[in-house]
Amino acid sequence: MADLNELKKAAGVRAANMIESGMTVGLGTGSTAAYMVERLGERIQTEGLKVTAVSTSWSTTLQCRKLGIPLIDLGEATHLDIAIDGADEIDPAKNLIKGRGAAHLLEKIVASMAENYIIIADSGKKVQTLGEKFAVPLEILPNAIGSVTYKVTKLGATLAVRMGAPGKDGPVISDSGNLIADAKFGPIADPAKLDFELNKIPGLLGHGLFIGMANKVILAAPNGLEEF
Ligand code: ABF
Repeated sequence: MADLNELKKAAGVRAANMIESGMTVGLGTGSTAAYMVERLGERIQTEGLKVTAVSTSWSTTLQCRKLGIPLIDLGEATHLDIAIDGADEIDPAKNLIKGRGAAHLLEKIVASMAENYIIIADSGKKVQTLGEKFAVPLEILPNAIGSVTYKVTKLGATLAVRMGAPGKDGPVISDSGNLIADAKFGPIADPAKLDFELNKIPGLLGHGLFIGMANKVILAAPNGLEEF
């Protein structure tokens, strides 16, 4: 029985093998994306693959530097040939909840720039309805925490500011310097409508609903890879 990390690695390797020389590539964040980045580094070393990459987080940036993957600043890129990232929940329509890694603001920018947006995950991430398991992560301008909390609560969520690791007091601060909060809506009947409503809230800089953005999902299950 393949263990969870072997499943994540299989999905990451499959996606990394889709990258071609000359591409500009968006590199996601999280443990599954880390396997993809590792395979990309290997291909650059062994095949002489030539790519230009942008990163979605400091953790991925540090991994790229260690592996010799050439990075440009996200702001220098105008569009991407391909972007590959993980997710927390994936529904049958390829809509996603992302953001447990607190990187969803930059991840959504990268997703929006990509010609081909590939999601990689173990099969445990698949749900029938978004919101079944996880809250929707939010990235909030610190000065807007009160107004955003009020508005998101009115949309039906219970909201909690994400705090640092146990023993480390203070809230989680994103790579862009904002607060992260988790909005628990429960099962979301109409994720596109909620996406639309959240996008209207001033000071809510980003959220983890990625609706209609993924072109392909590569799911790794014990009996093999499923792509849809
Ligand atoms: C990042 O990876 C986040 O948006 C998402 O929450 C996370 C999934 O991490 P993992 O692959 O470690 O489960 O893209």
